[in-house]
Amino acid sequence: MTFLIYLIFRNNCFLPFAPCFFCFLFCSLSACTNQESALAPKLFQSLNPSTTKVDFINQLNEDESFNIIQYLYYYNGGGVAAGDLNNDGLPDLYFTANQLPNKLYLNKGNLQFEDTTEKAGVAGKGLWKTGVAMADVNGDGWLDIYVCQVGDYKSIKGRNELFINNGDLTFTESAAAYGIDFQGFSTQAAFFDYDGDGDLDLYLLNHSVHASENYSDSGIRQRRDPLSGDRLYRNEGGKFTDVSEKAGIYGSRIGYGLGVAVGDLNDDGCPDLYISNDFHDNDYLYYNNCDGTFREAITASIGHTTTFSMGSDVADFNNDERLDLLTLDMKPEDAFVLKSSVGADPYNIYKFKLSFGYHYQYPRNMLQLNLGKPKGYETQFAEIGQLAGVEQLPAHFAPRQRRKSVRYWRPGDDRIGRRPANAGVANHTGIPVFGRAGADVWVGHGCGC
Ligand SMILES: [Ca+2]
Ligand SMILES: [Ca+2]
Ligand SMILES: [Ca+2]
Ligand SMILES: [Ca+2]
Repeated sequence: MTFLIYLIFRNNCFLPFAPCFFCFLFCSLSACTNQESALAPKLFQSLNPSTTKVDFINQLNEDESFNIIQYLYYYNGGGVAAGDLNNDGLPDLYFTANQLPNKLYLNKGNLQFEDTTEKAGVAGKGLWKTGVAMADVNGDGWLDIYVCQVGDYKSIKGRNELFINNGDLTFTESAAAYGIDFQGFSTQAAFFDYDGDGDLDLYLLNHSVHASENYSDSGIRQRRDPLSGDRLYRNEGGKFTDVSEKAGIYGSRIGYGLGVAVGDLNDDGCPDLYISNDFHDNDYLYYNNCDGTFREAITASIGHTTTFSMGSDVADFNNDERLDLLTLDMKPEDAFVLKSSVGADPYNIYKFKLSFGYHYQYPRNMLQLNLGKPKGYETQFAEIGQLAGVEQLPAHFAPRQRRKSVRYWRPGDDRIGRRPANAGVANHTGIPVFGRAGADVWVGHGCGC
């Protein structure tokens, strides 16, 4: 083929026919490409809900009292968690619906599921449910379910719920008994053993809503808020105690938390946290001091971050045994959408935010490559999202850098102290990670808004 093209250029008499020839060439190559893609093995096949019996829909019913104008995260979606609730080796599915009852689908094998929500008693209460996490909260070998909610905002009332697994496919709602029936703007929960005492503690990720007092210098990050602001709860013999302040966790209303990821980012054996915050406040990078406290060090470790940070994930995507970070933002691929959407701040606003103490932030996906920890410094990250070709995609919320063979956390797993214990956790924003080596990058698409 190359020789034929050479002949055309060498002999001018072929030039009049060149357009037709190139048209033919293009069509032939396109046909080849199409044939090749048609022959390529498909990795996934969409199954009909009538076959799987998984027919969950997060149906929203806007009205004048509650809608996107009243609540800016109205279209963020619900959550989904996958975990083996009856210890039969098959992962079961639990979906949260913002307004409707949640759904539990028991895995019967061969991709057949049964809706056991009513029997199990996990439909839940509350008027606006968000993320969900599965973890063995009481350490009895049976996965429990923790559902986040928005509570006490306008017409919305509700509290976070903890469904303790009775071991017979029924559950008992026990959030108040465990001290984690939080009422506020919860987004997602990450259960992990931050103090290394063998039980699971809880990082509760909360978001916020706009209010005039949110627009201020970064000093208001120090001011705690009863409804917004994240919480760290220490598990003390089955009762969870809010240790946020003592542990150095911010809890202000400028924390628009949309993603939480857990992993040992500085390789000292203690799990650290990356918190994705929407809007003007920085993302938070909490290094675990291994003494029950954390130090927030985003500016010491990372040169710039996403602005409207949504989902985040921690995994070693390049196999160098250092955990890397992926955070998502809203830069669209499509030029029309890009030019007709809200994007980067105008330069004067950008400078204004810097002068108010906020970090360098840009609205595109970011892949932070872990460069290791130089002596006397925090772990350093190099942001390579553009080089890696992952800086822009259609609308997306939750990333996962995923191992080719996923190792699910299971009850009784001895890695519980080092790894996030959420056995298959997902919501519209944050997905904690399972593996730490050899990850591929996977990005989940969101609502497309
Ligand atoms: Ca349990
Ligand atoms: Ca613990
Ligand atoms: Ca660490
Ligand atoms: Ca790495």
